[in-house]
Amino acid sequence: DVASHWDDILLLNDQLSEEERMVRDSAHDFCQNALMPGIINANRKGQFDTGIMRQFGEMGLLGATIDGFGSAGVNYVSYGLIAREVERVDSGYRSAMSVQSSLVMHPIHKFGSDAQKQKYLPKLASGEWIGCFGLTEPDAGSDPAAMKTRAVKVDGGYRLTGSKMWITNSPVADVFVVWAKNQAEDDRITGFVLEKGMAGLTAPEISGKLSLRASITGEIVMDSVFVPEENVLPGGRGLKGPFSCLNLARYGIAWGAMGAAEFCWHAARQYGLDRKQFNKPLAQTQLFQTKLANMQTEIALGLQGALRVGRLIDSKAFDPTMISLIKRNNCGKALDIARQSRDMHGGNGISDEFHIMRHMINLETVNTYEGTYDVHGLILGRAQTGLQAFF
Ligand code: TGC
Ligand code: FAD
Repeated sequence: DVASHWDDILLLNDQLSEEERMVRDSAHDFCQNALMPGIINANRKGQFDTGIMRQFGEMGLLGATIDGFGSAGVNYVSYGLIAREVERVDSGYRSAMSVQSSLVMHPIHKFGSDAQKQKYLPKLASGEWIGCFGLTEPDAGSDPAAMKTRAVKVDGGYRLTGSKMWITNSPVADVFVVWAKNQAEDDRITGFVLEKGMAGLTAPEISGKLSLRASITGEIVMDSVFVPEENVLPGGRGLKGPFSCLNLARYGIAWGAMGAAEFCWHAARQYGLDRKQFNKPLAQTQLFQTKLANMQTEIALGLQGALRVGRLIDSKAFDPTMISLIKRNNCGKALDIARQSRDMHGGNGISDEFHIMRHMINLETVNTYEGTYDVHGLILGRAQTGLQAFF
């Protein structure tokens, strides 16, 4: 009887293995018990409690797909399920988890030396150290190839000069994975691992954010920072390096955005059942039910797309264009669903006690970062026409 599984109409649950369900359920319980109670306050104050990273670490949620170095070695479907549960609470918390896992630990694991892996991965897995990923610059967002940050070869290492903008976690980061043009290699993009306290490195916080307030965002300013040779990532040259990390983070976001959307959908349904106007529940009106049906449809399809791509990643048969499709679709749809849910909550919809407007405003960022909605449209357009329309 579909009435008993209206919230999982296509039976996604049955498509998961026992282990995947266990990962999902433990992430769900942790997020609801440890993160949900504090989110209104954190969002009001615009504060990110770094203790949350240690809690993530204790739960095995950091770099979860890495096998060894203190991480659990689960598959990418499980990683997606974790992102969905974290973002059901707040996109900012999922950001912290995504950046640490896909954009800091993954490049060190994939492109790093043995010594770099030994040094950084266990402390990043436990949440003792916080990482950030610097690709975007003030004048290079959608077009990272236009970055100005330069690495100049000097005795024993490199000197980095430049600035990165809109960097999740940078003001509280211990470890900075920074991408720069490497003068010694014909300006090929190269990854460097910087550490808090290096001379000439600062990471001022960006204030005035109206979205993702429970996440901390900053700049990375590098004024001739000396980076020793042993902190250069040996692999991952060219834009392919950072993009291969972005693929995985974008994939997680496609699941995460559905978690936020599910929260907004379930809340709208419950609100419609509880609230009466004109002597009947709002949920008994045709308009309300059509909106719920649209939410159910987009979420069920969006989750199926994410699961399909997750299975393809796990079998090493994915193409990045598939990830553009689910990142773009799921973020765009989640934002629409949050806006609808806000409307269906009437005046209460603007109160943070109901959580909907926080999700809605967060999803504005989620639709923009890691490649905007339109940029992913252009990636899909290029792949089907063979014509690039970026420039
Ligand atoms: P293009 O010529 O397309 O490619 C240059 C080289 O990169 C390779 N490549 C990829 N490799 C792996 N995966 C992908 N997805 C790849 N996309 C491209 C490509 O094969 C080529 O390699 P090679 O060997 O031939 O040199 O590059 P383009 O300069 O034309 O780029 C176009 C475009 C728009 C697709 C790209 O620049 C883009 O995706 N822009 C969006 C930028 C973006 O996503 N920034 C994200 C910053 S990080 C972030 O937002 C973190 S928020 C995290 C959080 O808080 O959760
Ligand atoms: P722009 O590239 O200037 O785009 C502005 C508008 O123009 C968009 O609508 C875009 O779709 C459109 N546009 C751009 N090019 C074209 C084109 N060719 N054709 C048509 N339309 C186009 N970056 C990191 O490196 N690390 C992080 O940890 C990180 N965290 C972030 C956290 C937050 C809260 C935010 C807001 C951003 C974060 N980013 C991070 C940066 C993010 O990836 C960029 O904001 C994003 O890639 C877009 O770049 P931009 O802001 O420069 O916008």
